[in-house]
Amino acid sequence: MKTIVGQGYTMNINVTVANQGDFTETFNVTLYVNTTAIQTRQATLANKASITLTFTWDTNGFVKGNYTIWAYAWPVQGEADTSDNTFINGMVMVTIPGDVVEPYFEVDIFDVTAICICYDTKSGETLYQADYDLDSNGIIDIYDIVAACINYGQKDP
Ligand SMILES: [Ca+2]
Ligand SMILES: [Ca+2]
Repeated sequence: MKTIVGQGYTMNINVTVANQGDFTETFNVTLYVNTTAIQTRQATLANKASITLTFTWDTNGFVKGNYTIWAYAWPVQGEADTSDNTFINGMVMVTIPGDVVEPYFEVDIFDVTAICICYDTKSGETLYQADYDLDSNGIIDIYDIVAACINYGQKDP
């Protein structure tokens, strides 16, 4: 999962849920960013099965800063143990598009260089860094570099 996302970009967040019960169940899973509910998805799972749900977070309208990404599986009727229904996915920072390395909230030569070093790498390759793939299309290409360069010199506040 990305740990940095440019403000205004969308990112995908995968959440794996399991049905630990003895019966097939249909239940809802809601993805939260801090206290904001982003999206609710429904899953139907056979007993002891698991599935990965992909949620999309559009960061438009979210101020720059750190966010806790977490998911909540709504309890099904008769569910005895709800202590594991909340999963923390991790922290994600919303910042200026192109700001991928320290110092943060600033796009400088270190950011642009970091992205350029990973130029033409694809998701799954060793050098590929999801955080440097600004538009999250699975490849670090000229569009990511251009998007970072457009914000070159920007600093917040
Ligand atoms: Ca930076
Ligand atoms: Ca890209």
